[in-house]
Amino acid sequence: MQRLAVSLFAVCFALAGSQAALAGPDAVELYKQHCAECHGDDRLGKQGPALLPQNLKRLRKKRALKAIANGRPATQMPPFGEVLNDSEIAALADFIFTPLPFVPVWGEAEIDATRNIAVEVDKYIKKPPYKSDPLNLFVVVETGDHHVTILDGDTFEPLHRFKSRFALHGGPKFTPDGRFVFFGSRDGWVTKFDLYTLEVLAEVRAGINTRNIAISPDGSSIAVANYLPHSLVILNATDLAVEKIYDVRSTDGESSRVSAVYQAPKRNSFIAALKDVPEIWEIRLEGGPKLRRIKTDEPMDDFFFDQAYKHLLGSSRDGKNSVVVDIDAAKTIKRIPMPGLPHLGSGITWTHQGRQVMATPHIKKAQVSVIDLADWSVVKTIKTKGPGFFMRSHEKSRYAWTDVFFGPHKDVVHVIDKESLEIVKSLKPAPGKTAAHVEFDRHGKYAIVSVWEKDGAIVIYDAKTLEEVKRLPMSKPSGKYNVWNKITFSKGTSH
Ligand code: DHE
Repeated sequence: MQRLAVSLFAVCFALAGSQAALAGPDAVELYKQHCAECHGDDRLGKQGPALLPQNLKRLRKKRALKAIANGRPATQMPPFGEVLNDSEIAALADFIFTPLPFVPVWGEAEIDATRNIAVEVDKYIKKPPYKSDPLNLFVVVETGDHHVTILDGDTFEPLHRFKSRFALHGGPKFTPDGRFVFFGSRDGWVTKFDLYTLEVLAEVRAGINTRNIAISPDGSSIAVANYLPHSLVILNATDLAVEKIYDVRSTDGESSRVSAVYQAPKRNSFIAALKDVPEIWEIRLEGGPKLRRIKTDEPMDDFFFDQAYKHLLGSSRDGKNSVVVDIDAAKTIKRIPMPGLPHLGSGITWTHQGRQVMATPHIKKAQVSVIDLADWSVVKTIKTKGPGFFMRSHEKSRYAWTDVFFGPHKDVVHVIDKESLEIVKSLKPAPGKTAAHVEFDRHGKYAIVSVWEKDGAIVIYDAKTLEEVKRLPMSKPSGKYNVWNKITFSKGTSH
């Protein structure tokens, strides 16, 4: 079946080429030269999204021209304005808005044909053979050379390193006992890994161009959010067999990409953000998956949930406000002015002067917003050295850490005092190199920062003294995930 998929893609590319000839003389060559590496030869997506008219409805051609010329903030899309002239940019925009004559079908049969079980369930061993605390392991995703490192969280010695699928994205998801971890790649592969035996157990390709995965609260199923096809796939977590596929459409029948899917533990459901239609989907899991639609005023694609999972906070399309939705009442209850595109998915919470607050960096503004979760008021806006992507803390630490992913100070990580809400220290793990994504160990004793470069590193800091303890070379370590913090839904980590 894999061979069939490859040949389908080859047909698509050949046909895409013949279509492009209509769009302009240079478009195919320009696409091959500048776009194919990230968006795929066939335009079906790679680490960059699929570039097809049905996936670009929301962008529109005028904004596509701008995106090609200026790049896209908060993505890996660089600006081409200095390399390409206006007519070349226009030819490329026409090309990506030209329909492919044939887009491969990716339904149950195609998914199942890719399924590979490496180890049968009855061969699982009962205990890990190593001495490390299995609940204090770190899973480090290295996107530089597409590997994953499993790290002992007490000694910071690597236990194992293995080749992952291409371009893993989003946090890996752990079963409630912390034993199994699932990875999602941007090209649709879901991989199940055993943290006891340190081996890949099973894999399946659940989409062509995928966003992220979520695990159900009881660990029995995995949801996969896809851009291509427009589907939400539910897999059985034991053997990755397909349980259900939702063809994602609004009540009016309009098709939509799925931006992301999340687990809602206290609701026993998955909640999915739809990119193109004003609906949020809740898949209730009691007695088998059932869809509940929550209509919204506009599409929203990045969510933060309060700890009770009663409300979600989503970014509005204009990037100026955030919208609070009461999930049970299916109603928008508040709009909070939060300009500069807060990165709500990386929001964390803590208790500040007796109140529960959440904090989130902004992707387009040099600030962190701190929000009161009782009345959704803005408690403080903390000015930073630049826009940021990720934030982390731990119940046992007085500090919250945030990166400055974008701009001239991308090598800085700020340490914020959770009580005074002031930046108390700015660290530079590797001057001139991007510092990003912090994660604490299980006990809150250490904070680990990524030097987010191909010849990068992870740098381990003492979480109290803020002094460096150790550094290990890694290849663009995009994210690190501590088993305990993830399975206990630590307030200091995104979920
Ligand atoms: Fe991510 C998580 C969306 C670009 C690295 N990213 C997420 C999640 C979403 C999301 C919805 C939460 C899902 C989860 O964890 O299951 N990311 C998006 C985008 O829409 C955006 C801006 C554009 C895109 O290209 O898709 C985007 N993300 C990036 C990057 O460019 C990053 C820095 C590098 C990369 O690998 O592509 C990146 N995203 C990450 C990481 C997480 C993530 C490391 C997990 C964070 C965590 O700590 O849980």
